[in-house]
Amino acid sequence: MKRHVNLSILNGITKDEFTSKIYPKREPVILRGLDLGPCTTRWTVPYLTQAGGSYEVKVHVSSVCEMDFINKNFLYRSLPFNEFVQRASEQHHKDFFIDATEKYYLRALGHDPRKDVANISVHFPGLAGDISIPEFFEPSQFFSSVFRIASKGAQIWTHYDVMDNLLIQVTGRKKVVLFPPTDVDFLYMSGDKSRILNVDSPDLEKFPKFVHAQRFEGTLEPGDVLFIPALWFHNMTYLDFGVAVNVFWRHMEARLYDSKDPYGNKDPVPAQRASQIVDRALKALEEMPSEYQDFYARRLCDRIRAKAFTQEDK
Ligand code: AKG
Repeated sequence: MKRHVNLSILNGITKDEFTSKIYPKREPVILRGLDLGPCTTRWTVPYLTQAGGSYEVKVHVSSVCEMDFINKNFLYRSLPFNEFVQRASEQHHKDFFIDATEKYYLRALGHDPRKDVANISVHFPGLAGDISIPEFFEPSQFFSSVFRIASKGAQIWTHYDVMDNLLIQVTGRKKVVLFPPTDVDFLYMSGDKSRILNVDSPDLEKFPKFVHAQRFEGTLEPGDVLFIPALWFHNMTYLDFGVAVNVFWRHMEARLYDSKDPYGNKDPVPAQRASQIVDRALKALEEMPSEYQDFYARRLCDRIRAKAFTQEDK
């Protein structure tokens, strides 16, 4: 098992310090003591249910804490925002879909989830004015602002996104575990999600290479902001009922991002193109007997490794 790294906690960082010292390292850090506006004191459950209104939200509902996106161990259900907040803040429910202790998770979406991007100013105008988003990137780079609200205990599957991200933890504590992009070989990926849900006690018979992954870990307190650089894997556990807003922004040229990606997690256009080329290469290799296939596949891997791996293995 590699050494665990405790995430650094940096106090009262200015925009200049973030952009010149922190951001270029492209490692996650916890930023504490930023001015986030009145949301940190105002966003109680009664206030959210009243000011957030009854905008219909689609939420994940699960009978277990560990939500599994690959095997879909949850239901999608729609609820008015105010009712969702009420239910997610309670441990026992009078009204429920599965059982009285079910867990809820909201990852806010746009009006049309296939096309529209989540934006709290558009979808939650009664709440958007309460939060000041740290101005750590240019306004033109802004992509989305996403409500993340869940029941105490909910654990969100390990995944990566393709955009840089500030996760603003407004209320409730959250355990955050991250892995660097260079550890992708140890995370047993299915698309942009890892098959390893339980990052604390994984099944090492099934996932033996996981021991080589380097874990970065921390606890977000209310008012903390976690910088999650693009491609860093993250797994979150809600230690309390929690309300967060995360902001994605584009740090590469706009043309490199998939224009039909409301979630900010579709692979960049050149990566998609490269993946299609690999599909064709694999088809071509299949035309040969297996020992030739194996030999030329290894030679291709070697070329890719020599030419395109730019990061040192840690
Ligand atoms: C993200 O900000 O990309 C997350 O996945 C956060 C998940 C959460 O905190 O609920």
